[in-house]
Amino acid sequence: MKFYWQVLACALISTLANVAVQAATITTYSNRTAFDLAVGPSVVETLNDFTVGTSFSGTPLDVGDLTLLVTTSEPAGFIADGSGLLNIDGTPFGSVNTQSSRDMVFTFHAPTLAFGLDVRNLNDLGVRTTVEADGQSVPIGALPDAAFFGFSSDMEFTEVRFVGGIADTWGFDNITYASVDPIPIPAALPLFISAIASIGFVGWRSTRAT
Ligand SMILES: [Ca+2]
Ligand SMILES: [Ca+2]
Repeated sequence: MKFYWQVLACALISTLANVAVQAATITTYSNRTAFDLAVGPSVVETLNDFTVGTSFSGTPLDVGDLTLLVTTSEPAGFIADGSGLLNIDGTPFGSVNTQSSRDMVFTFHAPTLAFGLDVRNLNDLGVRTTVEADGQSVPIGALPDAAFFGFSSDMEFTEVRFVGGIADTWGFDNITYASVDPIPIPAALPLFISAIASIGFVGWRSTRAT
């Protein structure tokens, strides 16, 4: 039995290593309708149930299936009421200021394949903030004052990071994400098949030996 686990562990490790070196194919969307159509069933976090004024600077704020975090202890991220220049639709939203060495990070408790949100004044007046999904660059350009920004990937990810550059104050709301049924990763499949085959062979051998 011990050997079974060793074989399985080896297969898992090589699968993970294999996944790590692959680049995901990412598709971006600037329109919520197109995003919804491409992504299918999704969940929307409106932030409306969270107390206005709650900070997510330096300490992650859990909002259900994900956490919000601005990577600084300075007051640069909080739940704002539905007023002011950055508000999206008149309801509570996330207000942030990103800049060099100060990122806005969305971390999911379970992997997802798509992420989108309504933003206000993000990358207005040119690109100031860039985006990464699990460390891989996601294309983003200058945006209109009120915009939707979303993307889907062919590889699951758990972290979406808005990497601060030139100081940028912006609002976000209606965080949308998809948790799709686990899809076998094509490149990893042969490894799993060979692992299963090995286990079957070992099982066959030990059955014969006893
Ligand atoms: Ca809201
Ligand atoms: Ca801005």
